[in-house]
Amino acid sequence: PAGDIQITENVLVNLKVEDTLNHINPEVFKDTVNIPKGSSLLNVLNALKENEKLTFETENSLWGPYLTVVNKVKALAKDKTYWQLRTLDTVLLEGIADYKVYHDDTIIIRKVRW
Ligand code: B12
Repeated sequence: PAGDIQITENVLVNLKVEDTLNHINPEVFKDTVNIPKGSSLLNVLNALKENEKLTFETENSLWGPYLTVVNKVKALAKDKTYWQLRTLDTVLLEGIADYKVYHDDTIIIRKVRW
């Protein structure tokens, strides 16, 4: 019947993963992802994983999934490193499951020392 067609609006998101502690080869991953509007950063990572473009691991905590490994690069508390979630000009105030991406967003996941 007429009126049953549903259109899902998609957004484009730029994702960069960089290891600032690796001076020889800091770029871990870079791509632009086409994803439904309202997706979280975790949805973006899962879409890339399903397309076999990227792998990642998380650990569950009371705040949700904590990102620990991207493309085999580990950022662990015992080494005083972590994957910092950022945009071009700010540090994200939420974790991967809570942050909602928007059109033309650039997300930088950067391994840093604290
Ligand atoms: Co932090 N972090 N953090 N964080 N962190 C807090 C939890 C909080 C509440 C601060 C705030 O903004 N008010 C927010 C979460 C808000 C939200 O999601 N609604 C926050 C955020 C946003 C982040 C980051 C997403 C920041 C970023 O990159 N832009 C990242 C996580 C990115 C990722 O997934 N890889 C981040 C990172 C960190 C570091 C600097 C690594 C340390 C943790 C390492 C360490 O000390 N071993 C960190 C701390 C210390 C805290 C803080 C100040 C204390 C946590 C703590 O030690 N609790 C809290 C604020 C607070 O609670 N007062 C913010 C005590 C222990 C006993 O409890 O549950 O075992 P726990 O704690 C663990 C988890 O909290 C985990 O690390 C702790 C130690 O293992 N953790 C997590 C820390 N931050 C985060 C964030 C997320 C999203 C998750 C899932 C887990």
